Amino acid sequence: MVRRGRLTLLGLVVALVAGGCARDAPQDVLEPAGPLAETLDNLFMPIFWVAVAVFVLVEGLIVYAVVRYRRRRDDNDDELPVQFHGSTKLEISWTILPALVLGLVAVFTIPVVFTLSAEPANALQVSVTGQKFWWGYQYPEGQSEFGIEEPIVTANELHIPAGQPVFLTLTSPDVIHSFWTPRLNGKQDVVPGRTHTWSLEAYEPGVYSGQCAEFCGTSHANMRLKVVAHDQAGWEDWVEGMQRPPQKPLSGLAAQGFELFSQKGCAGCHQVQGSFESVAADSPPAPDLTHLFSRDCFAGCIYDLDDRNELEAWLRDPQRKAGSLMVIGELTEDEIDALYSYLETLE
Ligand code: HEC
Ligand SMILES: [Cu+2]
Repeated sequence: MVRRGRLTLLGLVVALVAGGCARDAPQDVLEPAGPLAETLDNLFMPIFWVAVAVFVLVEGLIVYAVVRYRRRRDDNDDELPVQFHGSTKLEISWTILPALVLGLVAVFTIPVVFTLSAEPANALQVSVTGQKFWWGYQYPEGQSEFGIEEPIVTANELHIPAGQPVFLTLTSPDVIHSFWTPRLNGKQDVVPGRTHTWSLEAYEPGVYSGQCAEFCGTSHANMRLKVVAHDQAGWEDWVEGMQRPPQKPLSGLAAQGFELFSQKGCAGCHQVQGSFESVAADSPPAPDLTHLFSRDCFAGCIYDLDDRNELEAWLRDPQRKAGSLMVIGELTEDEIDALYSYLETLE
């Protein structure tokens, strides 16, 4: 029995340690990809080594004491060891020493707290809304330095220009979330009734994955996100595409899908600019679908939009994502085909 207990423990420890060894992990805080994440890393590393030093010292002394003063065969069991307590020197030093170490850590930490919460100059402004269970983004109009004349609304995938600061304003209508893109910056809570702000910046173009980091309900674990950082040309393309409203399909399967979109109640929850502008008063917040196919992922970035089967499976049963607030009646396969053809035109 004891044997098996030890083996299980060993297995657990190995699994934990090995689990930390992944190479090219997409959400590795130890691989900062932007100046803010790097600031954090520069703070974390020295504090980590101080913690290691304290750990080795304290554990070392404990191990030493255990070995040095262990019970020996010729010990007299009735005899109490010499009792002493209240060494003033020791008491004072083990109170002051940790206070000094923590004080030193604070000296380095406090300026970083201010650096991270400051609003950078000339930043791209984006409003982020934490929803059950997906992320909504709104880029306010009139940011002509970034080519944004009209407001842009999108979901799950946050597009930014690489090498430029981005300033987020975060809110939530109902429950607490936390916005976290580990390679770009730390976590920021998204709290109903409050407006929090947070910055992001990526050195290089690329895709940086993240997730909601505060338990927010049934599908909290399915509330992921992507930050897509573009080079200058890619950014201009993206902005231009997002400001061009999609064409209404006039014929074929896509036109049938367009009709179904209102008949089947999709338009009661989802907006498509230029076609379906106002949602039902009692609708839960739902992603804007105007430029659905400008994204690679959907439903909290847990499904791949390039895979037609995923979107069809979603329309067959949006409850495949546990707790999803998309509640619809059953659709026939023909309706799903037509709806897919319409959705595909929303680039
Ligand atoms: C009751 C409101 C409601 C109705 C009706 C509804 N949806 Fe949704 N839909 C949602 C919500 C909420 C989400 C986000 C779910 C999540 O990610 O947890 C969603 C997500 C989606 C997505 C993924 C969007 C993204 O970027 O993540 C698509 C596509 C979609 N719905 C299409 C449809 C279609 C087509 C219909 C009509 C057959 C429809 N929806 C009907 C509420 C609704
Ligand atoms: Cu969440």
